[in-house]
Amino acid sequence: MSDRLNADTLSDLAEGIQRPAYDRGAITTGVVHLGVGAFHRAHQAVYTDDVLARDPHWGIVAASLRSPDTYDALQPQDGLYTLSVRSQEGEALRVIGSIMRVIVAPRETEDLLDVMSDPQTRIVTLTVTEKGYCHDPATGALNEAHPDIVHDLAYSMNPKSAPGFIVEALRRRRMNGVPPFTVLTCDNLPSNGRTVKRVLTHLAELVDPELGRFVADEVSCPSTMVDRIVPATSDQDRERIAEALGVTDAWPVVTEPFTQWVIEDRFPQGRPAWELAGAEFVSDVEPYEHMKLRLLNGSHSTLAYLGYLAGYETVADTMADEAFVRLIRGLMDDEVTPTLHMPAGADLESYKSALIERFKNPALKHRTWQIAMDGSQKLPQRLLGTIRDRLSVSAPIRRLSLGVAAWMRYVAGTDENGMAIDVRDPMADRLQEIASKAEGSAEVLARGLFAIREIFGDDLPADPRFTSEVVAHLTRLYELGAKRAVSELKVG
Ligand code: CS2
Repeated sequence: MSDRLNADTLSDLAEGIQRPAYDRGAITTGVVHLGVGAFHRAHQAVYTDDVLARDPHWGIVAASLRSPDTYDALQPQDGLYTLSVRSQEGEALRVIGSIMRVIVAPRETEDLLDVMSDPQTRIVTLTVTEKGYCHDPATGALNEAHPDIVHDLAYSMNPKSAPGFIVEALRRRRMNGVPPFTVLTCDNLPSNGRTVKRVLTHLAELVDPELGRFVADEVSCPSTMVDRIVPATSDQDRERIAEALGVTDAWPVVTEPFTQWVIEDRFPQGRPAWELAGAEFVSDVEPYEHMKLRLLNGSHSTLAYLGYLAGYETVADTMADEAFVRLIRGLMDDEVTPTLHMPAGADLESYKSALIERFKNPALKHRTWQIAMDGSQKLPQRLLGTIRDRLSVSAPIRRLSLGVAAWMRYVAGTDENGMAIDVRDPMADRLQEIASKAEGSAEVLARGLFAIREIFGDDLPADPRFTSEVVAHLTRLYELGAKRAVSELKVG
């Protein structure tokens, strides 16, 4: 099979494959997206694809902040790619056309700043993962010592980081009398709009105090809750999808049927009618965000560390073990739900039951190793905030603290068979150093890791209700292994 998916071959695709329902030639750019990973392509780009037929002004220019991989895959395809929605019932394929151009930021820095500064661009969206905000995960403040921030302060007109690009583009817009774009973060950060606003304002202040004031007063950063499980694409996915399309697609994205997007409606420069594609606009996202980060992502990270240690490759494999299902259901019902404050009408019971089914979806090969990445950036909003809320009312944290202990056991870097774990984390070196000093002692390992205040803050390490639970779990994880620690877990 040699033909490639692109504008010319679009009409040759096998029947039953949905294609863009609009004239791509008539689309203009309204959105610049930073971080063109699989998640963006299976989520925001799809909502936008749904509305372009009605309103052609919201085409996306998408930038990779680091590697040229996505550009290399999508450029020969005129930005087109396949969305595969998989469940036990089968697979639905759809070609998405909303990405008009891909830019590789490190080599086309000026081009990217040009589109971001263009008056036509009214929204800048981001999926740069937790670590892309260059902030301190425990406090949400800009990390001025972050190497990319140090770089961007020295060369602010030639930035590297997402905050650096946004601040420089806002500076240019202000200088040219162009109103600022709205900044829409789509990452799993707590109060993500407020967090990105704090980071941007601080960085802008360091560049120029007046620019700082401008960002503080004029730039809208609505918070959002985004949800769709999008595992990394595998070679089997590529082969299966090419077979079905009749042409090759170098980088399709594979996801689940479920999708959710809750957005605060604060877009001074206008926005696409994403509600027509199912997005929900609300005045306060926080309750939804807590629900999602604590129930979905908190469970996910717990499953990832324990599942990996237990020898399970994917989340679905882990959830085929009943003891893990019991753990997650108990975690959600007994320890997370009491910390949530949902608006009237929200149906948490169905949400949680759906989550269990989503985690079990055997058609998605979501590797525990993939979710285990960047734990230092994820733990605070996924588990530690919930733990703080529980401790403040003296409520048990038995399962939540097991998730934290499993993270510790995992980042120590050796699995239960003595094999090295490929720990990916911006703090990997520091974690490794702490682990090697611990020489296998659960107590010393835990104390060393608790001392990372960017993760645990000052309060948790000082609270024996937290530290003693974690140390007890960690000891059991070393003694019994993850499978038995889960199946023999005593609660209440
Ligand atoms: C996952 C998320 O990789 C991870 O850390 O927990 O990417 C998760 O799949 C999404 O947030 C689901 O919306």
